[in-house]
Amino acid sequence: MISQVPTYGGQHSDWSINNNGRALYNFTDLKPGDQGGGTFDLKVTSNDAYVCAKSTITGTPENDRNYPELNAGDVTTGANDGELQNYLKFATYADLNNNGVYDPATEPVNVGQYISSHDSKGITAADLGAAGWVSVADTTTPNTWLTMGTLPANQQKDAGLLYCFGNFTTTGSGAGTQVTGCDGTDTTGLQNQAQTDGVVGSIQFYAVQTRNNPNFKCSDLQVVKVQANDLYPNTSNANLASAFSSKKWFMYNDTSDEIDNSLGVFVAGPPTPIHGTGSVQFTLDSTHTRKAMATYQFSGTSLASITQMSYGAYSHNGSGGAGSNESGYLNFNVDFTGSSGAWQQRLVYVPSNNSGAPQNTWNNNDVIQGGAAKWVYSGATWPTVGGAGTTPKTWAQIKIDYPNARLLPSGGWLGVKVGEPGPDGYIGNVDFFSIATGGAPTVYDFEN
Ligand SMILES: [Ca+2]
Ligand SMILES: [Ca+2]
Ligand SMILES: [Ca+2]
Ligand SMILES: [Ca+2]
Repeated sequence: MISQVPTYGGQHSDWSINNNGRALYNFTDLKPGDQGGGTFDLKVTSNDAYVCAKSTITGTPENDRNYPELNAGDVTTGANDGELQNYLKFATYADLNNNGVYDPATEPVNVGQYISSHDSKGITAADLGAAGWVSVADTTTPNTWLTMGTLPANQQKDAGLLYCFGNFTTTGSGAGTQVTGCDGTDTTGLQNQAQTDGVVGSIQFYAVQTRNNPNFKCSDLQVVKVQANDLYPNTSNANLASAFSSKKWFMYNDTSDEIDNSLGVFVAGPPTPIHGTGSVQFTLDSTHTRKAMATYQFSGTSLASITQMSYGAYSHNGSGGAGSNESGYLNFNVDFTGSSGAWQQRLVYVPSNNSGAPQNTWNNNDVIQGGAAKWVYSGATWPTVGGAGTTPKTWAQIKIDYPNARLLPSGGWLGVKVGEPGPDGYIGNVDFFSIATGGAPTVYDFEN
């Protein structure tokens, strides 16, 4: 896990941390030349990790268009037609002495000099938002943020960020570049277009353990966007086997065992999803009491090969009279033996068996937890070793008891399910599913 404590000073910039450790930013009413900065305090526990970061812009409010904006040629008038993202610039630095401020003589900075097609005047908020996952500590050369290949376990390292409305001023070049200030101009001369504008969004950090993953680069981090038109088509129970070899996702009625993509809707928010800006929302009713985002594409995957697995869920507090620990939960069809294709029920990860499910907020559910995550079995009794299926086993214990266990080789259904069954009227959202089998994780990001 990464804990971040942005300690931002500076002008017209509000920062906060949401419950997923995502840093939310809100730049507003900056004037050319305004500047500031601070650090994100990063720490991983248990295992050395690579660290990546991603900025997601969720709003570019115009606010007002004052005289300087009109004079500079701001012709776009919509509420979200602001221009600040083109003139607000960032530089990253390694806060080597962990004092929360940039020390130019000793601390390496990336003010865009390593990015082809960039000058050394800063990385615009728009460009950073479009860059996807960028390196904080990984095997990318040169290392331009923390300037280290991995983040060692249990050591805090501080990733610094500077911002400037306009161009940074610098001396030196390459690794010897130093930032000296913020001059409030832009090469285009059009910075006044953004005088009253805002930029709203978030910076997310993501850790990938280094074990079994020797050459990882953040640019390898796969985010597969899944939208409504990417789903496997509606399929009746009688024809379900036709979907077994598909790599697609679908909405699944777990009462009638049908693929029915009308069960939920791809929506924006609720704010702030862990990946992207949207999610899938399911609302239960009296006849549709168990709905899931599901896929067969991981059929046959051995449990031993899974090095990371997580999903995002949001539970609407009290909807349908649901309890305070209600949540979407993960389950998959299991073959305990590694050699059978017979139906043997499901393994189930339920947040309330683990650290719970805070309501009205996104929960990033790590279903491995270094082996400590607790799973139950949907059958009456755990096979071979016995014990009630409702008695949880840790992921590590499951791998000890069933060393050859895998997802069912054909029809290895895996899904995040809403409804146990019901309650009628309950609303639950699902944001993403992430899995790694030795290499970098692939994130399937559900987006409207
Ligand atoms: Ca505008
Ligand atoms: Ca420093
Ligand atoms: Ca403007
Ligand atoms: Ca999403």
